[in-house]
Amino acid sequence: MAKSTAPATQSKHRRWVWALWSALAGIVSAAAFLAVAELVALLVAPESSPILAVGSFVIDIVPQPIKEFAIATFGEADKVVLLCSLGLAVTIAAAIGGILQFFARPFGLVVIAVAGALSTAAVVTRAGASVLAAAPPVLGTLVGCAVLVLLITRLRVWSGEVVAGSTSRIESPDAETPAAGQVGRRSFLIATGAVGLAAVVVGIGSRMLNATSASIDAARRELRLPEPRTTVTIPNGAELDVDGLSPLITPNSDFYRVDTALTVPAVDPSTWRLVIDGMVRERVELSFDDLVEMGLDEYSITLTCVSNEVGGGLVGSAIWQGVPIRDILKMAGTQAGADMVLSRSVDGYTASTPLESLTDDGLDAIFAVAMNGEPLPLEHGFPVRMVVPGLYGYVSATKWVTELKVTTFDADEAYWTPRGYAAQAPIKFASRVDTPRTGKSVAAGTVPIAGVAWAQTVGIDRVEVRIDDGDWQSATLSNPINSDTWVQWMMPWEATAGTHYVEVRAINKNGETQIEERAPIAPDGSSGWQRVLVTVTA
Ligand SMILES: Nc1nc2c(c(=O)[nH]1)N[C@H]1C(S)=C(S)[C@@H](COP(=O)(O)O)O[C@H]1N2
Ligand SMILES: [Mo]
Repeated sequence: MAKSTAPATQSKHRRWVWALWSALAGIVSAAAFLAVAELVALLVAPESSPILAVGSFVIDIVPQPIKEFAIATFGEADKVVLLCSLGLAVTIAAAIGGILQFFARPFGLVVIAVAGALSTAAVVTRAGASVLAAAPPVLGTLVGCAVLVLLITRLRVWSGEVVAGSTSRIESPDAETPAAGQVGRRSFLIATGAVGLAAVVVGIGSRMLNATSASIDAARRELRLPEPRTTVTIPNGAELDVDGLSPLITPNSDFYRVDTALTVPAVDPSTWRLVIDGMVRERVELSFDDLVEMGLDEYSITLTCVSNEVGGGLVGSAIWQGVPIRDILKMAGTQAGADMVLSRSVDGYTASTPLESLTDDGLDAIFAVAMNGEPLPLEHGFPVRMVVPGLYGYVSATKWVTELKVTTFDADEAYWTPRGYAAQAPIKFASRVDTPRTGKSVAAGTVPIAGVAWAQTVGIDRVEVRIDDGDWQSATLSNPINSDTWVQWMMPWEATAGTHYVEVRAINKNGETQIEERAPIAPDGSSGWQRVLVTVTA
């Protein structure tokens, strides 16, 4: 900054000090912006961190000669130089924003808004960005603006107190009232310090977590699994062709996700270990390679959440690749008296599974490493999770699994047991209407009613539909893959104008009818026949 030659040294000096404080406020606001963006990125879209997106954007738009110059000059450090320059540019812009907000309100907010718009553009134009990718920079911008207003308001109060005969608009604070400014000063410094500290802690913490999950993402992309020894054959007629009907196999991107993890655990397959201990003859410890070298087989299994309401979407089918859990329990040798396996995840989550559900030769309980032809997605338990046909997920499908403790229901309790859910929870078999949907109207004529039905380990024998409390009619079923996978069903309906109830129920291969009585999800899963109100237009 140029040395002042003006006679009013005192006044220039004060202006200079306010400029420095407002620059600091601007920098703290930018830090809050980036910290919030990193935190939101961590929760919704780990690869949409604005600072990195802007960096990649700069790399993409910089002309080739400049890139070559940068590589020639800085070599391996070119990325570091880029990020440091970007950091410096952000700091300078933030300082200017703070100064503008103090001396020329609201132009500081304009600076943040422009930075927000640019980083949002950089994030959403990245290849493969989801809609959620805009959330980090947008929320960051809002918080950055709020912090700037908060801090500059306090700074104005302070400067107002300092200026003798202060007016509410402080353009050039130039004289001091003795001992004035203590209150405003305190409140400005405390707010700036607190927000600054929080931004640094949250920002660095989130960035580090983002970086690990990005590196695990890379490890997952590079992972090459051995070909499975056996594959699932999808029989002819396994999939019905009806608009609005759930696909037979749920794509990974549409698969429901339920877990207690605030951020998706990032587990490195090269350091992952599975330990089998507790009531065993011999403690067993396996690496990821040990596990997959036992040989992978394919299994088609429908997973269901205990929190699935009648007609709900917390159910999905996938083709998993994995290793039978019983084979690994055999290596450890379970002791007499054990009746439960407490599986534990890296994040501390635990599930209690009856021992016999894991050892029974007729049940395909597996450690899964792949889902629909690719390594498990991070949010579905990468690198290894459990899948047990016939049991709700919370008592069986532990993701990011690292330990099986062979024990008893008397001695141990899983995560959800003291929280109002049953220690043992076989899936209540059920059926669901996918189309037509409640509240949607359809035109009179032939309307296909269709949906899915599941009775893992037993199989669906029949699905029945009735209209307006009429007679139950049998629906057409898709050709089942196996008894662990849901089937699709459909029934053409001659719909007449008006409103109608469509109701569905399933009958399993043991001849049992789906429970009619409504039950809430706690403690061991919902029940009841789904009833859909359909409006038919003439
Ligand atoms: N580590 C861990 N595993 C978990 C859970 C969890 O909270 N933490 N939730 C379970 C529940 S309740 C269900 S329904 C299934 C859901 O698996 P998905 O998210 O792959 O669909 O995971 C199970 N495995
Ligand atoms: Mo669940």
